[in-house]
Amino acid sequence: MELDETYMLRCLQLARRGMSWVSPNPWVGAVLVNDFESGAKPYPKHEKILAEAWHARFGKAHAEQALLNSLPIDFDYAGTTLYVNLEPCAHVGKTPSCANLLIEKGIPRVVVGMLDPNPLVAGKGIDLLQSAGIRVELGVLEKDCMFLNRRFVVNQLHKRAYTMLKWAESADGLMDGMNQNRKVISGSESHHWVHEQRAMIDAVLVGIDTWQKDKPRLNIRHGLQGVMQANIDLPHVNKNPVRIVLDRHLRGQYDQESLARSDGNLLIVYEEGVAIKSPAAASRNGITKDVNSSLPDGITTITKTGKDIKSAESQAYLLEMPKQYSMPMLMKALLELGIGSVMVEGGAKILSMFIDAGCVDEVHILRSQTLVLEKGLQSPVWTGPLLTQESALGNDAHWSWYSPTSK
Ligand code: AOF
Ligand code: ZN
Repeated sequence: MELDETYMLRCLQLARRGMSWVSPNPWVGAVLVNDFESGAKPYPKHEKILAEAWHARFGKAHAEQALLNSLPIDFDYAGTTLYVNLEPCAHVGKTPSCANLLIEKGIPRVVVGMLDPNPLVAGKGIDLLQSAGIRVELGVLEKDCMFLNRRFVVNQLHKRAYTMLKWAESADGLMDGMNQNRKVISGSESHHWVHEQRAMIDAVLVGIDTWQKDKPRLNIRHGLQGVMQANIDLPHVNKNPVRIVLDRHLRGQYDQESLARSDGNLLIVYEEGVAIKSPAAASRNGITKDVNSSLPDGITTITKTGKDIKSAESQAYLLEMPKQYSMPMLMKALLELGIGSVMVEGGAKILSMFIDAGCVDEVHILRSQTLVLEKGLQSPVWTGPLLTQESALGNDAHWSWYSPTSK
């Protein structure tokens, strides 16, 4: 492997530490290296990497800025190369423009993994660097960089939340047995895998039948070993995803017990025209608060988008969608609420709605090799392109598909 690729791989490792904390911003890591080949500086050989950083929180320092901040103000950047998996930004947003910061510091060479699909940047960052005389290498490990930031790419290109479908099925293709008790289909390795995914995703979505029948917790409980090791310096690794329930007619039970199953915010999606009982409206910051007797106290009805509900404090929200809304419409509305990625966990009807609407960016099927249910609920029929078999998760086969935008 070439040196440039080795350092780009390191950027990708660092970038993942952003976990669900940076979404819907991208995962970005940066590494500053002493460039021996340029012969510009006699650094001791074992000090090849001079600094490392990553984008750690939405709205906070970008990776490049965090890296520059970690070095003394008078640091001499002659003979250095900066590696970053995403094109340095050209815009002044919540943070200053990274391209300009790199130019100010006099960094002679910058190696970039991929262009930033954000229309505010989209090549302008590279232009800025090159116009300032910086040597720019673009496209190192580009495929890997695109794959890592597949959610961000979909958010930027399609202006909707990234949609991942996941379900477990028995060896005979059933999702649930006939009896009323919830049957555990997949093994512990699969559970660990699912919970690691939940640590990386903004929201987990289920239909009202699953919410009522399975009483799912939809939180992160297992499998954080690997994630913790990679993110040793992140204290709050187990932020629970937002729980989304599709409840067209608002017939679900949202009592204290169900709310307390996870401390992740709850978003209940219903259709316009459904009466909300005993509303007591109070306007605050463009948000109307309604109290409904069948809903938890203090539930917030979102009448305006543009609010980041991931990091908001309130526990439960109601989102009104138009009648007969489509899944892509819902995913657009969710991105406007700051939810950049969603894992759809069931049931079969809801999963099929996403498949039928072609609103799928990634699919994972965990199929038991041993459990045969014989009678029960058929799992969804995947009508998309061929699935690929990944390494087995214990006794479960793991089949997946990623949309071409993500590959
Ligand atoms: C970089 N390095 O580490 C990140 C970048 O609202 P802001 O100011 O945080 O800007 C967000 C946009 O900046 C985001 O949509 C993407 O285009 C870029 N993110 N760029 O150079 C980083 N996180
Ligand atoms: Zn930036």
